[in-house]
Amino acid sequence: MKKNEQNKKNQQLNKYRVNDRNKALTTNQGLKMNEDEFSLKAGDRGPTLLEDFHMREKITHFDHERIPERVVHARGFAAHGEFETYVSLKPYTKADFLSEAGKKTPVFVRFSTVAGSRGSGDLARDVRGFSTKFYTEEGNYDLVANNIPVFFIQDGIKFPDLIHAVKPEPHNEIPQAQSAHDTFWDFVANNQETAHMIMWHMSDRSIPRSFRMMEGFGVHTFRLINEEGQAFFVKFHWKPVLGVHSVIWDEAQRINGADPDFHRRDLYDSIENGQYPEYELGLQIIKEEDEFKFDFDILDPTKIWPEEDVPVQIVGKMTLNQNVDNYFAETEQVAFHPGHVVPGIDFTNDPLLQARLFSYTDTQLIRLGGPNFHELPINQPVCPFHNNQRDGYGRQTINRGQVSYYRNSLADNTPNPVPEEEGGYKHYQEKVEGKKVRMRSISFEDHFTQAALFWNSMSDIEKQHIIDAFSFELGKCQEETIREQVIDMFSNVSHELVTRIADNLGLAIPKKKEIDYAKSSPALSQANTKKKADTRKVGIIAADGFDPEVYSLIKYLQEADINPEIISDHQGSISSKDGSKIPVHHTLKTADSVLFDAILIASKEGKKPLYTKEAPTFVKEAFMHYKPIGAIQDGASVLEDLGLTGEKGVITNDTYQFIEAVAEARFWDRVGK
Ligand code: HDE
Repeated sequence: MKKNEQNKKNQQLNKYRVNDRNKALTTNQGLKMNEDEFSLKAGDRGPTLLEDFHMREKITHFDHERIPERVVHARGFAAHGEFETYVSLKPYTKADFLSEAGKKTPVFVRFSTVAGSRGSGDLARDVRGFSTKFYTEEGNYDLVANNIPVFFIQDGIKFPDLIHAVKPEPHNEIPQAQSAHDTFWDFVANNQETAHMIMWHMSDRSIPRSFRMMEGFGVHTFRLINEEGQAFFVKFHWKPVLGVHSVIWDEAQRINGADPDFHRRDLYDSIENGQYPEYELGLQIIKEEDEFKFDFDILDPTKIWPEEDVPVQIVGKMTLNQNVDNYFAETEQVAFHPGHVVPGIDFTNDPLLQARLFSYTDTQLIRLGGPNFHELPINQPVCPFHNNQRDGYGRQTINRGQVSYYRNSLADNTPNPVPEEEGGYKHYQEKVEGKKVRMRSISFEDHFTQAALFWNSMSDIEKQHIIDAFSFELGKCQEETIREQVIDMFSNVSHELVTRIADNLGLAIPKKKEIDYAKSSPALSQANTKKKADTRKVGIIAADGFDPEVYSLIKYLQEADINPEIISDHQGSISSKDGSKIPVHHTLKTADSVLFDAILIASKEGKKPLYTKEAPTFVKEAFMHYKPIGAIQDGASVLEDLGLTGEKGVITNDTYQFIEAVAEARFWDRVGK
């Protein structure tokens, strides 16, 4: 879709988009004011007068600018886009937006971290939220997903405990946006259903390279229902077209200092550049009669359905093609809710999902200040909505007429419920029977098989990262007993894993437990993801007097959809040997090697010697982070001086090979160098 093409939601939002430029300054009552800098005083050195309605209005509004941030997922970033189906999903669901190939639906997507406050850094080791609001003709459908397919707990009643444990500790509000502290790991060790999720949380998945390079998972098992009333169990997946990629932990920590907005900037810039993020929608479907055919309970949100056993069918693509105009009005005020469904999509009895169905509306009431949040422009459906709900804070609709109740005769008994055949939502008639009990189903009791499945599926380097992450996080805990409990817990997953962590922590090696989980699932490893050079960012270090070959280099990179940026020793522009000029994006002091996917040295020296200590540091760090490094012309001698020539992923004077290296992204065989 071309930029600025107007989908239906966009047109609806246009009504609310305001440009204040070149307008007269007025009060909120529309009164033009002759002065906005000085309050009304009794004498130029006298006290301010209460009658200064302008100052009072301005300050009162300012005093009330903040709303409570989300209890979880406070730090987020969002964009508009469109979802298009590849195929008709009529055999599975009567949802209209999935009913025919080529059907387009406007969407709004908000990505987030979970633990940090609104102002925290983007690169926290954390789960990422991936919420999508589909503005369908049958009402809004929200797929409120995460980038990890399982969850920490099995029952929603434990959610406040989990979040209390991971958030900053209450006595001193430390640490911000981190799980590397005692209360989190104390919770883990004492709630062993967390085991599978913790394996993902300690893996590269929790430090993504970009929102554009992560998967999304609906986590719970939902239901699809077709026109015939036949139901299917379903899990939802988003698959990024660029593949799944991560940074490494050392980079993550450094990026948080160099650019704490790294992920939001990346999303914003890609959309502005027209490099629209794309994700394919995938469905895993299990027939109702197969509910009990698996060695786990399909209602348990700590379990995946291995893709090799239940294949993911790709059914459509989402493209994010427009940034928000106003962060607060759109990204902050958007209200997602897993209970926002359309006919053809329904719930299951997953006890985590059931609690979510309560929580999301409840949280909007406090966060958005009352029951009318559906009237905020970003939350309004694109289809008409009518009922007898009235009044409340901030009500905007002016409902006409005397009738606000059902059944009535004064308004011909309208607004009226709609029969199922005509599009009315009817809950799936699942048969339910049982005693009222507070307990966990015995089928939810195995916490370690899939944690081991995950471990078995990792490449060597991914395993090393998991060990490093455990060692870092537990190393930050103050209480040794917590470390010991965690080691004991994960000895149910892998002896190798705990032995290597215990070694790093200086703890006794735990006794080997008999573990008999040999299965692995290749789909879980990022080593098997797509590798593409597209949209990667290359920092070209160049200086005055650079060789004009840089121009053709830039052209080749751009043709490969790579984004080159010039880094030099001064701002402004630099001149080539033949006198032409090229703008500089960053200096060696304002940029940092960790902000680029690859580094290329285009010239050794300019008018001033370029190779002060920053430039070699750039190259060395890129090397230590296993990234591609290139050089052209006399830049090659810099790599030689650093002793890097001939190393894997270090490429001199070969643009084609360099582009291939950018697609490869990491050269793990440098480990230990
Ligand atoms: Fe959430 N979650 N959650 N969650 N969640 C919220 O709702 C909650 C869970 C997820 O971009 C809150 O509007 C409970 C799983 C995302 O605006 C709150 C439980 C998954 C977002 C809430 C869960 C999620 C939220 C806070 C356990 C992955 C960000 C603000 C039963 C499938 C939405 C808000 C956005 C936000 C409650 C578990 C994903 C407090 C009680 C599992 C992506 O209502």
